[in-house]
Amino acid sequence: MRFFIVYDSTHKKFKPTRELDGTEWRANYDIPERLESIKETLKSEYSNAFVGPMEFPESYINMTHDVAYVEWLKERSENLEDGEEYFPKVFGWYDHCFDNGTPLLKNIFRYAWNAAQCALTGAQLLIDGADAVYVLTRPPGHHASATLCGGYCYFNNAALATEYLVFSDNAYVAILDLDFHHGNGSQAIFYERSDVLFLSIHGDPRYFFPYTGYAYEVGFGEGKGFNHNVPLPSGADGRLYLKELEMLCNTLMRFDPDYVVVSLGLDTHAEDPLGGFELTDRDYYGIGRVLSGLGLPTLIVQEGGYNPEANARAIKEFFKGFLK
Ligand code: OKP
Ligand code: ZN
Repeated sequence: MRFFIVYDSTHKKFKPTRELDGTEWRANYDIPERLESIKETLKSEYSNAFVGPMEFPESYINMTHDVAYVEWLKERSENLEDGEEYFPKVFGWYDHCFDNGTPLLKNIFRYAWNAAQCALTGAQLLIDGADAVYVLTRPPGHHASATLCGGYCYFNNAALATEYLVFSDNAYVAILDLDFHHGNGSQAIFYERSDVLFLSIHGDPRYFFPYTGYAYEVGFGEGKGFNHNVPLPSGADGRLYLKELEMLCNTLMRFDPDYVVVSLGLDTHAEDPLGGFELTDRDYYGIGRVLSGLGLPTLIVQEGGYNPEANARAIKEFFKGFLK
């Protein structure tokens, strides 16, 4: 098994402190520790697999994101003071953001682009013949659409990697989004496309952020039938989750993709402060087994997961299963 882990320590300098939840301030959960704990665990078992990111032309961002959005993010990024947190205004189109929980900090453009380059590196490694690549990066990406940031996401890392595979390798790609939260950005980006299949299991949109991901969102036009949402109730456990995952994987195999891109959130863990599912460490072993059973070149992109200790245990089990 040719397996790589793409990691870069730049993310440690990105330290958002708070977010606005309605009218209440609370701690921002996208902290460096949530990734560092994963890195420490994997370093002890797979230190030879670690590689740094390659460099790509900045224009590649536009495979997925609108020029005006990128320019806006860059302008804000350059003009903020050190330590200042700017909360985009979500009324109308004044700013390019869909929630109050996604602060802009000085150099946010650099941090978001660094994460995206890690994902593009993973895609390149797959094209070069790797069997699997794990992109251990933050900020996450799956809530970001062509024109909007939101939900801690600025550039859609998984979508950029997907576009890169499609363009560079003429590939058909299945995106399997296993974060607790619906990948509304990824869904929006590929909603009218039939060359990219989007599949997602997530918390019930009636109660959980980002309040999308209903089963009736099935794609449009060319893309009709190429979008599958599986919302699960609060308290969903590993048994239910794995059953639904296996069914979704049958749909995936019928699509017959060249590559699988997994948006892996560990916020489905019972001990996660944001997610509402009840998965245990051992369930991630099962998820790893199911994904390796697909037998396809796989890019695993880190998304959410906000309990550093639970993240470390979950990822260890995941790779025990996946690399078995
Ligand atoms: C990102 B990922 C709303 C604040 C909501 C949502 C958390 C985003 C999770 N004002 N914050 O999918 O793990
Ligand atoms: Zn999440």
